[in-house]
Amino acid sequence: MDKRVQVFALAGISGVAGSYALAGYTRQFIVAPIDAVVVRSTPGPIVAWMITNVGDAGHLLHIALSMAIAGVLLGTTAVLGQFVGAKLDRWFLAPGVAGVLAWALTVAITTEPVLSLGAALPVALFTVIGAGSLSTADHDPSRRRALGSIQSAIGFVVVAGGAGWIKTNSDTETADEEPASDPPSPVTRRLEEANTQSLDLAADNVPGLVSSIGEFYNVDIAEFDPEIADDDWSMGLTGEVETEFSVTFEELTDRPTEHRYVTLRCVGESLNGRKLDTAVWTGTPIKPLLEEADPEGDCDCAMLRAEDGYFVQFPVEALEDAFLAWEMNGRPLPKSHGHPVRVLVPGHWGETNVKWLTEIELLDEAMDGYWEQRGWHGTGPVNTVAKLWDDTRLDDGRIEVAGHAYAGTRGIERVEVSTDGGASWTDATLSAPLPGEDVWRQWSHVYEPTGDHEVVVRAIDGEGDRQPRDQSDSFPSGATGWVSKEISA
Ligand SMILES: Nc1nc2c(c(=O)[nH]1)N[C@H]1C(S)=C(S)[C@@H](COP(=O)(O)O)O[C@H]1N2
Ligand SMILES: [Mo]
Repeated sequence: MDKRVQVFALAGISGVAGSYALAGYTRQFIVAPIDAVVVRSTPGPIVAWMITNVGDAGHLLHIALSMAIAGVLLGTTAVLGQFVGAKLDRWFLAPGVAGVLAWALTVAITTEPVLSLGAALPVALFTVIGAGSLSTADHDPSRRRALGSIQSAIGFVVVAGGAGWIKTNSDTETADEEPASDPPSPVTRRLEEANTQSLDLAADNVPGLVSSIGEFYNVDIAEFDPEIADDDWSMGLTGEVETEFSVTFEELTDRPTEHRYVTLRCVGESLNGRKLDTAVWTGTPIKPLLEEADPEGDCDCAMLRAEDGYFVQFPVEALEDAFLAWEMNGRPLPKSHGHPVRVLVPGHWGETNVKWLTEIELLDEAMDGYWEQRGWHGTGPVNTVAKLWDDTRLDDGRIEVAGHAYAGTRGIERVEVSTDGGASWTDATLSAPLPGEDVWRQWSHVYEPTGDHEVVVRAIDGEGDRQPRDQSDSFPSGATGWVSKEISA
């Protein structure tokens, strides 16, 4: 292999690995800011296509691309170092220049002077090792030296990968999976209530009425979650208001506190998808804060902004019943769900429920939010849906079909099931409604199968409206249609 190519490749790869070793899979990893730019600059139609066709694996694609970009940038610093070293005929200039350039580049990208050494040192090292100049034995065939450099690079990547993995997993995120140790009692009561009211299902594929923190879905524009300490957080109420002001975490959590069941559903999920979950959220209503600020804008619309660069705009009246939450199922809000404070807007699509909230700005004129700029219409009320998440054959030969149904603030009144492809319908068993204006219900139906058949399910909302039959994709306004499944005898 050409020496320059080898230096470029080995330094690039080990530089990325070294950054990961010190920073872990966080916003301080050199790939994180690059990924943010990649995601932000991907055109809306491509994003919509990826969401509807590739799904969650799409993340792997942009992460791989961002890693490649980071590797190319770091590899280039090594080649430049080597060039300077050769030009001035001073071997030590090669790793020196490469290391300094790689360090400066990484600091420019991550703003982390110390952690950037994680990228700079291996780049410097492999500028030398990659060129094979560490070996003084001139009779050593260069092929062997090349193999030696590749082996040491692989060794380095494995060790750095292990270090980064430990760093990533020793951080706060693992706390997400742990059960609430000692949640305050109103939350315990809510969790117990949800537990008792969940249907007793044979299915193990259908969550109870409250999703655990670990199973609650996640949708983020950024691959790397913001990390905000409670004490560093504050939220401003700004723009077209009589009095602008801001609240700190302490001030917010001192306000009157409620524990609400709220269900979230993402507009981008497929019809029978699983981006639909419910938790018990602890927080305080937004309305009194709004009244203190006294909105006076012309369009009666609010722009909500977040630490990760996310922003969404919708009519301020949707905030009237909205809620600022700092706990989820009795635990401090996990990083991935918006720590320390997120918004919950009853009955509206998931995208209005801003995580890592930093600002509520009242506008004079309506504007598009992040997803609306990319062609989605996801700021309004959710569509009605009944999910068919499981079919289980019982010991006695009968079949149990089950799932959840959700219609936002309209509520679910009834779920109808057909086991003959829609020719005839029966009412499913429904879990008793939980208190709250924006909560799903569980449904199930057990029947005697006769040969191959098609199960279809549809919900009727609290206003008596049946879920529309017409099928449409999630893009741009949420999937519609009835969920159905062929089941063989
Ligand atoms: N700051 C911020 N808030 C956000 C998002 C985001 O990417 N950044 N995603 C939105 C979308 S599209 C959805 S569906 C919900 C998902 O919330 P969850 O990850 O807690 O389930 O958060 C919304 N709030
Ligand atoms: Mo979403």
